[in-house]
Amino acid sequence: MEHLKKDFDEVPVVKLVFWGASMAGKTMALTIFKVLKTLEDPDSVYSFLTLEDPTKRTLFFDRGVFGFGYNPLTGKDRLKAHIYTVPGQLRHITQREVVTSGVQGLIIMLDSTKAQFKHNQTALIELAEFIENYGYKDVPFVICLNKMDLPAEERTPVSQISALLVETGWSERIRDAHSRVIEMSCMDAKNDLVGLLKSQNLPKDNDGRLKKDSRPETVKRVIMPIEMILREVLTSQLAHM
Ligand SMILES: Nc1nc2c(ncn2[C@@H]2O[C@H](COP(=O)(O)OP(=O)(O)OP(=O)(O)O)[C@@H](O)[C@H]2O)c(=O)[nH]1
Ligand SMILES: [Mg+2]
Repeated sequence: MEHLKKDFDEVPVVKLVFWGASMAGKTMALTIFKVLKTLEDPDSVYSFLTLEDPTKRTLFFDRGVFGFGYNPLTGKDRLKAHIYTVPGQLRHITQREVVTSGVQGLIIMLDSTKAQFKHNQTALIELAEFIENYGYKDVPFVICLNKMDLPAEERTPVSQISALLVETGWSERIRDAHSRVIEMSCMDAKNDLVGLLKSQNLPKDNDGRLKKDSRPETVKRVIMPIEMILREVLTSQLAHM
């Protein structure tokens, strides 16, 4: 993996991309992360942009820029993450290509809705082709299965998702791919976050920031892939130093 680029403040920057079919929940997951960061540490959210069409589907990309490990001695973060989502609709393939350029960590968002099975398949195949064509073979990835709040009869069984990962080459590429599937529900996370905000005794520290230990389990689940992939990118950087 190439060395991390630095921004104008000389802070190392990591580029992460949420990949997946339209409606899988990429914009929602990134928005939940942004809301949580804003509540816990507003200074760590540098920018957040979503570009949607009138049907609320991403048009070009979403992008959030977040700081991690602020050091008061230097007045700088130790790291910044630029986190993008691709537009999942089939017709936006060129935008996906542009947005994915230079990616250093991938969060693959699968939709457990039965009717979306084919779209998950298409998204996995297209990403495998991108990786092949653009030399992203060493880019670490995590796989998420969203919308686990839906009733079981409306969802594709996880075993079938695992089979799809094998069929599309994702579990061959990295042996443990399907054991890495993170099941989640952005909807539950959003509802729990809204519930938390409405509660009378919002657990805040002296600076009025939401305490990290009050993160609802559902929210932890949605942000886990971002934390995992950042850790992986940094570990692989250290290994190459
Ligand atoms: N039931 C349920 N619905 C969800 C969940 N996550 C997202 N949705 C819904 O799915 C729809 C699409 O979510 P988005 O986050 O906009 O999807 P996207 O992957 O960004 O889609 P594109 O921008 O078109 O690529 C929205 O109506 C969400 O409310 C979930 O966990 N459960
Ligand atoms: Mg979107």
